[in-house]
Order: sequence, then structure tokens, then C-alpha cells
Amino acid sequence: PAIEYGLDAPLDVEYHDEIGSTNERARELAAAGRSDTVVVADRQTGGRARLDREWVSPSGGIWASILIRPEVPPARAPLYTLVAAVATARAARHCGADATIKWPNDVRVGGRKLAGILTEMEGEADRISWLVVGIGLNANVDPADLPGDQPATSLQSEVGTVDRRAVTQHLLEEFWTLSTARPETVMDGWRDLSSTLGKRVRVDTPDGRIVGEAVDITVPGTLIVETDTGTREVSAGDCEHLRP
Ligand code: BT5
Repeated sequence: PAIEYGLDAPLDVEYHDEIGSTNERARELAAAGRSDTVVVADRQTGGRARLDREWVSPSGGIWASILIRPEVPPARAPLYTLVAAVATARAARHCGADATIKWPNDVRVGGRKLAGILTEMEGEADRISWLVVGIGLNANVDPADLPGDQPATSLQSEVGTVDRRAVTQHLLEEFWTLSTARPETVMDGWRDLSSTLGKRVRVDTPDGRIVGEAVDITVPGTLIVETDTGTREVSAGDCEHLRP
């Protein structure tokens, strides 16, 4: 229960030493009618990333999935990915790591991936039924145990071993505060920590590739890109920062 975890947020915590995927478990809880619950695990055997990719989740990480039922339309769901990115970056910065956010869902230190977020939901036309925000934060893990296809890092390698309970607590409290704040407050928090704004970017979207300068973000998490042929609004995709 929240009280035993010492959380200043009305979230129940369910802890597992090992689990397939905390997102899967949170979805099970959603199907059983639960809400306002966080599933946390020390290691995952089937961690999931976006687009059916794998999330490598050795012991020592913070692998967490937050199940909430916000009373907003499904189109608002991306906002919660931003909320999680800001909360995670702030928790990492609180430990002393120079964490920034690459649109939409990467928390990085010096170009190396420290954390990723996978948001899943089910909804009607006008209202989200449930939302699961999965956060994978490389806390006390050795980057040598992480995939090498793109550079990765951990809090341990950036600032030394951290108190995972304290980091999780900080992260969840930031998440709760922001998830109940005005969307513009979330945008401001995101802009402050963004490494993407002002950069030349290449975004691979479901509708093709967009190259240009990332100039701003708008609710619920849409990236505004100035291209040679005009302004484009991008709501989902894989983003790379390019050299000017
Ligand atoms: C993500 O996807 O970044 C979303 C990751 C979400 C993981 C959390 S853990 C708790 C919850 N339960 C789950 O089952 N999942 C969520 P994406 O942007 O698609 O990045 C995936 C890519 O990151 C992979 O293709 C690898 O290149 C790389 N990667 C995999 N594991 C990593 C790790 N631990 N650290 C850094 N990079 C990793």
C-alpha cells in the first residue's frame, strides 16, 4: 500500500522481484477493474519497448508501470508520456545526473539512453478507460548488460549506486503532481528539460520521414518541425538529432 512505501501520492505499489513485463501486469490489473496502482519490478524477463522492440531489464533497474484512469479523451494520452519523461528526468537530475529529454520518450545523459517510456491505453471515443505508463529507468545496472545497438547509460554509471526506493518515490510523486496539473504546466516542464527543441531533427513517422528544425511542442505532445516546405506537426515517430 502507498502508506508503507511512504508515497505522497494516492498510488498503491505492487512489487515483484521478477516479472515478465510490468506493463502486462498493469494491464491485467486494469482488466480486473483496478486503478491508481504502480507495478514495480527488480527485473523483467519480457520487457517491452515501442513497436514490438525489446526492453532489456536486468536486476537493479527501476521497471515500473503506472495504472491510472484519467477523465480525459484518448487523444490526450501522449501527454502522459511527457509527464513520465519529465518526472523521470527530474528524478534522475535529483540524483545528480545531467538528464535531458529527446522527443518523445527518451531520457538521456550526454546522448546515451538512460530511460524509456511505453504508454498503452484503452478508451472509448470520448474517454480513456485505462492508461498504463511504463517507465524503464536504468538505475543500478551496468551499461555493459544493456543492448549496444544505441548508446545506453545508467544512474550507477553516471553518479554511482542510487537508493532505488528513494528515486522511485521521487519519480512517482513528480508523476502524480504533473499528471494532475494543467497540460501547459507539463509542456513548460518538458521544454525546460528538452534536448530536442532548437535542433535539426529527422523524424520517422508512420506517414514517412520529416527533416527540419524542431521549434516547439504543443499539447498533448505534438512536435512542431519547420521544414523547407513548411511547418509540420508530428504526433508520433522515432526522432534523431542531426548535426546542423
Ligand atoms: C522505449 O522504447 O524506450 C520504451 C521502454 C519502456 C520500458 C518499460 S520498463 C517498465 C515497463 N514494462 C515494460 O515491459 N516496458 C516498460 P523505444 O523508444 O522503442 O526504445 C527501445 C530501444 O531501446 C531498443 O530497441 C534498444 O535499442 C534500446 N534499449 C533496450 N533496452 C534498453 C535499456 N535497458 N536501456 C537503454 N536502451 C535500451
